[in-house]
Amino acid sequence: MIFAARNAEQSHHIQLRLRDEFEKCLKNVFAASGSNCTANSLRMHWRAMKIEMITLRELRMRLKSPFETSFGVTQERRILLVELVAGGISGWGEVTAMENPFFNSETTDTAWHVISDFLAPQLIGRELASAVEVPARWAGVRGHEMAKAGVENALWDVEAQHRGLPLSTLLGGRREEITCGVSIGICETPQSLTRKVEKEVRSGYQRIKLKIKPGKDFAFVAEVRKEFPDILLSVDANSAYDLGDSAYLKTFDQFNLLMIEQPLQWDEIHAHAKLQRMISTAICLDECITNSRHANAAIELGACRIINIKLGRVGGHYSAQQVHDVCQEHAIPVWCGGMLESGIGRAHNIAMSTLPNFTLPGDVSASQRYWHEDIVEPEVEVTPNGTIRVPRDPGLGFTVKRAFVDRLTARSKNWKENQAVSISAPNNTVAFDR
Ligand code: OSB
Ligand code: MG
Repeated sequence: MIFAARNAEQSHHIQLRLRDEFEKCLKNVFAASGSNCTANSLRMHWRAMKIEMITLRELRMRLKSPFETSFGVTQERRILLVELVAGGISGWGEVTAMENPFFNSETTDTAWHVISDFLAPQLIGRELASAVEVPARWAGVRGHEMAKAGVENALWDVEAQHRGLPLSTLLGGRREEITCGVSIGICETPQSLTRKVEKEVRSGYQRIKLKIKPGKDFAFVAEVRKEFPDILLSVDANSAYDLGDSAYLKTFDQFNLLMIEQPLQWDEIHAHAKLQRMISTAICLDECITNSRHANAAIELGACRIINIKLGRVGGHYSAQQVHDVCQEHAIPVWCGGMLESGIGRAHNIAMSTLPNFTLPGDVSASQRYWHEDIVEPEVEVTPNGTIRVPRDPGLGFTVKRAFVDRLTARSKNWKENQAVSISAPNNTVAFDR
């Protein structure tokens, strides 16, 4: 096996993998010698994680207020959580699919189906040396990145605890705090939007992103820019325009935006390359990039100057690291996007944002912006300087409030080694938390 480190962070990761390979070799030597001390020796040296249990649950959580994007309004979230137990250690992941297939093609229900019928059965009872090995287990499953990420990321949490490391360190991150921005949903009027911007700027957020759509764009951005001439400001269209709007989109150049995020169709890299040649504002791709091959294609075509990495959209931490590395090699800065996550998704986002090429403020903001009460403690908090301190405890570094999670659970499904799947639906009524 050949490993090549492109940077210090990868070299750290490779060290961990080499240790695993060494332990595998030891295991084989013991097995071949038929030695009596095998079991004990293996317990000391062999650190594989056996996947003993997987629990999938759907939570109903109501956002404090509706969040509007060009593709629709969201208030009631149906969030899937994955708890995975390996080697007696429990880890958590969140599926970031929306309730409808309007952001990308996944939904809460497609993720439930794919995890239930394909992903969980492939993992249960298996021994893995590292979460790095998970994607290969599912090589035959096309797409469904958000479903995959929810499960894979839970194993990253387990692995970090297994090794006694904060998840950020296991991923190769070194930042002690990450910088935060906010995403502000589409508002009724430019004035009401400006008031929201003012509140977030006062809270210390380092970058403000405005959601836009045709008819709720130019005048809104103009008003905010007039009131706040110096802030880092960007816009996100969530695929609301097409190449025919190029001349119009060019008029946004006057606002000195940090970027315009995903202006064109969700799966259209080539058209973004044409648009990028026509406008001076940097294009940032979100929806278009679901793996490092897409990132590479987009960069080589000149379709963007910035990339937003979302753990769910790219299929989990392993793929996110690859996208990160491709961008870093090409000097394309990245930042961490958000999907209105609960505290578990947020905690994973914080860990990922510590990687070195996350040089722009992300959409990782305080729990309190979205939830009356989050499902982790402590809740995610933002300092007056617009930063989040990275936890130092092993794993995610946040505690899941189990009783609260149970209360929000609308249905669940459980896989145990050598046992039939068990399914439960605590009630038929849709219980939102507030
Ligand atoms: O495109 O970044 C996006 C929310 C839902 C779907 C897509 C997007 C968003 C956001 C919110 O912008 C980011 C957040 O979680 O704060
Ligand atoms: Mg976006």
